[in-house]
Amino acid sequence: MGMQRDGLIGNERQDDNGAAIVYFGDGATSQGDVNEAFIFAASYQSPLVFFCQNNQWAISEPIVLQSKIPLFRRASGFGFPGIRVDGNDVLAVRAVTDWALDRARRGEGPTLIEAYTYRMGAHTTSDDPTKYRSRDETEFWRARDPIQRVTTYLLGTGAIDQAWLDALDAESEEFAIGIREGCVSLPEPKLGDWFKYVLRRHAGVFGGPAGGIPGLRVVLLRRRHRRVRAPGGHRDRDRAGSVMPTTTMAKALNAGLRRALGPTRECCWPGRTSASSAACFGSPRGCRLSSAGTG
Ligand SMILES: Cc1ncc(C[n+]2csc(CCOP(=O)(O)OP(=O)(O)O)c2C)c(N)n1
Ligand SMILES: [Mg+2]
Repeated sequence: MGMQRDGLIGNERQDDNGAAIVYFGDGATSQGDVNEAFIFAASYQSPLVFFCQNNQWAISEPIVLQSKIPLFRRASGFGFPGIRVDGNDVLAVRAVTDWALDRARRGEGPTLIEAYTYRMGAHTTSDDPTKYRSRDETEFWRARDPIQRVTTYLLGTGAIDQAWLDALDAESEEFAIGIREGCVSLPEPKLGDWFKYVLRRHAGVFGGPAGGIPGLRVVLLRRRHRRVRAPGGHRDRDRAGSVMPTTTMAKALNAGLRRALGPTRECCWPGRTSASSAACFGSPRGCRLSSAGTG
């Protein structure tokens, strides 16, 4: 919208025009935010390209369950064009992206691109895709690897040769080593900063001056900044003399949620992510028990 208001679209010279592109997954299209963004962009004819990488999986949720129609067709319901492209065809993706960006720059509004592809790996390091999809399916898509396809094409046309590819591999490896070393040598963040930037200290879960759940407090340790203390075990004591064992942040959060939500009839967490078969985060046991049939 900023570009639009600054008169940076619809000018005669395309070089004077601007556009934005936003990338997201098929799982994201199931969330409210994406749908609200579609409405907003359509209402204001924003110079925007929505690029959806439909890799057919939102953690363990298959696309056939997430959408009863191909995702690109959703765009027509919002009043702008949608187009599906073979997401494993690098040149086709480039061509379609250029076309959609040019439309946006000309002031013709948003476009949804659905790049149809496949998620070869796990969603996260704690996800295990062998639990929910077949090896045959993965092998089918492995044979359609986009990098292998474009490499074969460029070798075939003589645009590149093996020596060029070897030099590129060496350069990429060096780049990756630099990134890894840079990440590993980053200073350890202070645990307290999590609360500053990500989590709000909430009396209802963590306790605190305003009250909250009696006996449940998370106390930040000064020494290692990795662990937090929660009551009910055998080790340290808090100022009032209560027992305060050491636990991990994830366990403390789950304990807090379990206490706050509990296995009550009113409490359920719909959605696969919180079901007992959750591929990623798991969920507080009490909530899982009470959400039977909703996962
Ligand atoms: C109907 C429905 N509602 C909510 C969700 C929850 N959800 C939203 S995003 C997401 C995981 C991320 O998926 P995606 O955006 O496809 O990222 P990818 O790892 O595949 O790149 C999940 C599990 C869902 N999968 N389906
Ligand atoms: Mg996905």
